[in-house]
Amino acid sequence: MSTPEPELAHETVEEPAAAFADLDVDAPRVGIVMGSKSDLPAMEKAEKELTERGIRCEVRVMSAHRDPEKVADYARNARMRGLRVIIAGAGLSAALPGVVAAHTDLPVIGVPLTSSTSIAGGLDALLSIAQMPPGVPVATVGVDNARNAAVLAARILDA
Ligand code: RP5
Repeated sequence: MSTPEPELAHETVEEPAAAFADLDVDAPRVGIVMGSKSDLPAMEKAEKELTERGIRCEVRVMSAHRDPEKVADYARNARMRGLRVIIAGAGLSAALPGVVAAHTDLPVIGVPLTSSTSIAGGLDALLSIAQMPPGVPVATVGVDNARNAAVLAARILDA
């Protein structure tokens, strides 16, 4: 007795254009988020680097401590919106990159930032971002080195 042929999903291959009709080709590939407006001068270096490389990105301010629901929503919807990497910068008890990583399986790059009340030159933020528990990684760049986060994002996108 012969095995029956599996049914082919004709309807999905007959009209490929329809499958891509809703795809936004101008959607940003990299999300740049930060905990405070005061982080903007440091984080704009990531935006500049990505823009110079022709990589579409978006910039958002949202605090893991002050806007936890907003951060969770952003991270949960990121992949569906077309984002492929998230760069998250924060200072002090810098929870933002880790919280983003908790709500998405996209690669998250954390940028530890100095602020007016940092201790040990940003070591507080560096440890907060790098010391993630096993299974929830945040790739961490140097203190205030948002440009490196953009270079790393570009390499991830090209991989
Ligand atoms: C963090 O606290 C922010 O990422 C910023 O680096 C630092 C200070 O924030 P502001 O007091 O300037 O809003 O949450």
